[in-house]
Amino acid sequence: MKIIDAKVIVCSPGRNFVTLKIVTDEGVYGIGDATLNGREKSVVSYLRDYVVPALIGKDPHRIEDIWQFFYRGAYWRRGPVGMTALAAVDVALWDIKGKVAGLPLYQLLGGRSRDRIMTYTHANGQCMASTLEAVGQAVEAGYKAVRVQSGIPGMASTYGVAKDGHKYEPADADLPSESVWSTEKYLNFMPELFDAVRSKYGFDVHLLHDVHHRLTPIEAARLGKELEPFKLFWLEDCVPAENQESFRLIREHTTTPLAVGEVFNSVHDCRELIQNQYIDYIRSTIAHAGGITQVRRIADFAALFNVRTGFHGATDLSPVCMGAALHFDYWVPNFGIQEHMPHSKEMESVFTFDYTFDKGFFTPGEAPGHGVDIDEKLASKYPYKRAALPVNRLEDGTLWNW
Ligand code: CS2
Ligand code: MG
Repeated sequence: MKIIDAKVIVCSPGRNFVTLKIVTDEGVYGIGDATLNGREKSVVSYLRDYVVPALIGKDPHRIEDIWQFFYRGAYWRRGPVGMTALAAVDVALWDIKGKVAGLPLYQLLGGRSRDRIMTYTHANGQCMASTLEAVGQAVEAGYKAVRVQSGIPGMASTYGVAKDGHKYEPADADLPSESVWSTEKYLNFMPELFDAVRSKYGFDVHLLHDVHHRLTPIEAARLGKELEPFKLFWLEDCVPAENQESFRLIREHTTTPLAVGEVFNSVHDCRELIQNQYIDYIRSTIAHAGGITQVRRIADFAALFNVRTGFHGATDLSPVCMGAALHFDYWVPNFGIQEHMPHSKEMESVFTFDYTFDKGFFTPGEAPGHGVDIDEKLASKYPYKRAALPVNRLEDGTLWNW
């Protein structure tokens, strides 16, 4: 079997997505998600100009050799653009292998380790009252786990909170919009917020929160400690994670579980965090961490240190990534939880998939491969429109972490 073509499909059904479609001489094709929010065109060029020409003629069954070819062969290893491109190739090849074998992807990985896949969704509001209402709606919808993000008194806007009446979409402008952040106002408000959520909804629902890289280690230690009475499922991205050692300080001060990794693209980004057990969940997902071939290595390494998976699953990861992730979640022994921000009907019209949701849990389908496809004709009706992620400043104007 040979690869005879590879198409990079760019579309924007409500938001930008990049999809790689690898076609073989036997008519079987596979697809992978190549979306990197705010940097889509960089991945498009990386694929079209450097990867696709070298793919043509290769045997699609040699997934590992092709992975090594584009990892070691890149010379300039790692990085979000290259590893997102490699991830798309990898997932498309696993999709082909499943189709040729006539098996759903989870069977190729080793069969299912669980009956269903627990997921969490987002609840957010511009004030405490509307946030509490949003949590109630998520619980009503059957979710057993809810991520809680709220507007902060005294701040015009903050991460994770949708503009009036819109679904939350961070890439909201052609060029980066600017937001203002106050750590003090945030830290003073968080305990009050989670006390209100627990008082209203009790302790049967798992609560998660995403700090989105905005604290220093000692501030994160304070937050984790002050939230302990509310028994969070996890506190996510509490500090930027380039300095993995900084998590030791946080770990020494709090038992609130920690999750990191959605911006990682290599096992080397999280090796110290995992082997020192500084974290409890690793979030690096298939679309940005080099595909199934590398994420499987990260998950197996994490299992040695009691770290579980908690894949990133925002709307800027397409249904293709979601489909592949659910097959991985079905198999991986040290599964933790799967994020799910529902895609809009417009987005779902372009991608067909066979995974199903029922009362807070997902189940992947039984179609060979990952079970997701793209309607190229319909995708072409939604042209790309540049959309940048925001930047964030402190109240004195200092450029901070968004
Ligand atoms: C967030 C993401 O879902 C999350 O945990 O961190 O929504 C993130 O802000 C976006 O994926 C950035 O594109
Ligand atoms: Mg996050």
